[in-house]
Amino acid sequence: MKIAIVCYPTFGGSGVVATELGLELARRGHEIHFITYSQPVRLALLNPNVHYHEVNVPEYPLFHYQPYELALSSKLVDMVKLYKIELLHVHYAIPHAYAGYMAKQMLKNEGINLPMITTLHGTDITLVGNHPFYKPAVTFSINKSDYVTSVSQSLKDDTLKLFKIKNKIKVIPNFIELDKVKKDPLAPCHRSVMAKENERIITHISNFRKVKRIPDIIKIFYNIQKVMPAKLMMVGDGPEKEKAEALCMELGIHDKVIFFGNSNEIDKILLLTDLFLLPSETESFGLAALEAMACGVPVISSNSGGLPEVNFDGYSGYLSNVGDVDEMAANAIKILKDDAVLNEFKANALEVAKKFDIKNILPKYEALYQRAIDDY
Ligand code: GMT
Repeated sequence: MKIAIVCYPTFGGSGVVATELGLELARRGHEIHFITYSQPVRLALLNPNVHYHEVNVPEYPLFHYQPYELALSSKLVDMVKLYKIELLHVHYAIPHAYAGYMAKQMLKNEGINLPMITTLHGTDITLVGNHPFYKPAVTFSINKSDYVTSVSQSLKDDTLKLFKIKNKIKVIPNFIELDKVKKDPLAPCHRSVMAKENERIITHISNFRKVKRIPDIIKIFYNIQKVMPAKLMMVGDGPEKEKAEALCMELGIHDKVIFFGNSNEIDKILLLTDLFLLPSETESFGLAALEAMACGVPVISSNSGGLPEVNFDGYSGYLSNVGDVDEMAANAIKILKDDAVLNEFKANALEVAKKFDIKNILPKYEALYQRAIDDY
């Protein structure tokens, strides 16, 4: 199949999912065209089936806001015609589903018809899309998609609750490429760079937005380090990072917390990690938690959104109400204080991650694509 994938090219989960999906589809022989404003961070272009087309938005002084949707829909039209693309798969409703629909209409005008699949990722529904300024356009473009998928049952429920959706929504969970998780003990990232032999390593990875409840992470760690030697790895960058650094200073634990910034070596850090923290306000899925579990790392998370579909309470980690940092810290200590308990949780985390192996999930997308093309 010849498929165009539209996504955000950044470190965010939706871009990572879209990129990994496209790369695996390319390995399976499909022709994949990524269409976005810069090369996706995890995109390696060494596969003859992978193409990347950049959307350029020329600056013009009259425009206070540069019209990205317009440039994207025009680029889609051109690329569909040039490469005879058979299907559009847009990740994140805003503005991709809207631009995709416009492209379809323009192509229809020239006698070219192709289906569009929209995958909802979370904040496009629960945070941004739900805003009254965007809601009519988001509702419209979801309803105008030929197929809609969501990354968890919880996100599907939220979408149906928040929007008047006429389409069926198919749940296809996010995935992980287990084979790719490198277990090379000689990897250049040595444990001693992060912690001493007797210290537990605790990690958080995100885009440091408010929804991640970064101060909760610091407070949970503060409680943990009071009862055992430990270090906290904070990986990623975003608006809450500076405040987090200040809080570590205030609590006197700045020498126990390492702020890495954005990293392409997430697997290496996770393979040395004992526990992952994700106390988010909401998470449609929690891809970062799954990435940790795939490296055999148990997870302490909140119980909101799709997190209970990924992290199993008392098995791969523990879940608590949003903001209950005392319970989260107590559960973390329960897992970390005993090697045998920790090893059991580590094994369980890996076991749960296997359920989300790309090998089990990708055929669901392939089947949907085939149906969409055949039906059209
Ligand atoms: O979590 C973020 O802020 C990034 C956001 C995104 O759009 O990339 O992540 C969302 O999509 C991911 C991939 O499907 C999910 O794993 C995340 O849970 C979801 N984030 C939220 O719902 C807050």
